[in-house]
Amino acid sequence: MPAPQPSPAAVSIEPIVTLQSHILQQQAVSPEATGTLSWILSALSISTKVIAAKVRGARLQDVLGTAGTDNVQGENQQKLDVIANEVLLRVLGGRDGVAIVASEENEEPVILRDDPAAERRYCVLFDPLDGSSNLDVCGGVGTIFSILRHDRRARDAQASLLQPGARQVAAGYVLYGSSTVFVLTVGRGVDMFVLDPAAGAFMLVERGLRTPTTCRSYSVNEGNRRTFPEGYQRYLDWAQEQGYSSRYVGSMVADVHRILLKGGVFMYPPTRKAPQGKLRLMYEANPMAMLIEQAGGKAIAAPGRRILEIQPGDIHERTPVVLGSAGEVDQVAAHLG
Ligand code: AHM
Ligand code: MG
Repeated sequence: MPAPQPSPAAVSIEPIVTLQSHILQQQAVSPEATGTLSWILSALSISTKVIAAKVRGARLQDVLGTAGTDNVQGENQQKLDVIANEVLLRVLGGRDGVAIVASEENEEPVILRDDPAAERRYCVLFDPLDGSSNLDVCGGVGTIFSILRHDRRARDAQASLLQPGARQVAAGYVLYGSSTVFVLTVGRGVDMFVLDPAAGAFMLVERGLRTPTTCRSYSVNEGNRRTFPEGYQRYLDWAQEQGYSSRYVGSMVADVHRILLKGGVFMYPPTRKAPQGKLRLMYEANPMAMLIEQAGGKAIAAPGRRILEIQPGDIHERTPVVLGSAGEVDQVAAHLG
């Protein structure tokens, strides 16, 4: 009788993980998950792939269009932020799990489903194309989103949406830059995916991103400096004495993405023109604050005031923003205090 052969050693293969399979894996480890959130995240993945393709063709549309605003098909040309908004509304609108959507582009929230049988539905808030003025100069732009549970006991759509950012169940952004990057948190750290245009899929490139605790760099529109509250001016004097670098794209998604990966602090302080700051709490500041905190950083509106704890009074309200590396946010807060 021949001697038994040893079984071959198991081979370890580094798997390729797409956003889709990552979402399904996350769903499988959450006992309470019903798959509804996964469907919504997959709608965001599809929408942002469509938007990425539109962004890539941005100036071509103008070149190919006839005089005026018509394109080659004789259709009226729309601004890309309007197109991005429509794509998100239409794709999310097709998902049964979405109760309400709210966008920077729409004054009022859109109620998609409100039947009493609807349980475990969600509200999705987004800025469809943040920093869109950068499109003219081929700069990075992005989509920012925030997902909240729909509160069916709320008296109306506004009331269901007006929850502090700490209640977000997921948040993220897509940066349409030199590559298209999808950064996501579902409250268990931050994961990053890059669009492989050949495969048509977002591929996982980094799991559990951590922002460095310090980095001698600040990101703010210094043109407004003279109208910042004094504390910010004191901070900037101090940072410059320390030899800090200044980096400001003027597109929040691009600036926050750099800070997530390399560290530093991003600020949009109150100014004379915008006494509450320029950025919107619910679909710009809150999702970015959740991502940054999940990556080990901090996000405040003022010393001792976490962005995620602000009780919103209006879906389009604004807030001052200071976020990034924990040590750098502490430095800003020390000068503001
Ligand atoms: P938008 O939503 O109208 O695009 O404005 C938001 C953008 C952010 O991306 C960016 O951080 C900020 O406005 C830049 O503003 P400023 O030009 O005042 O520095
Ligand atoms: Mg915006």
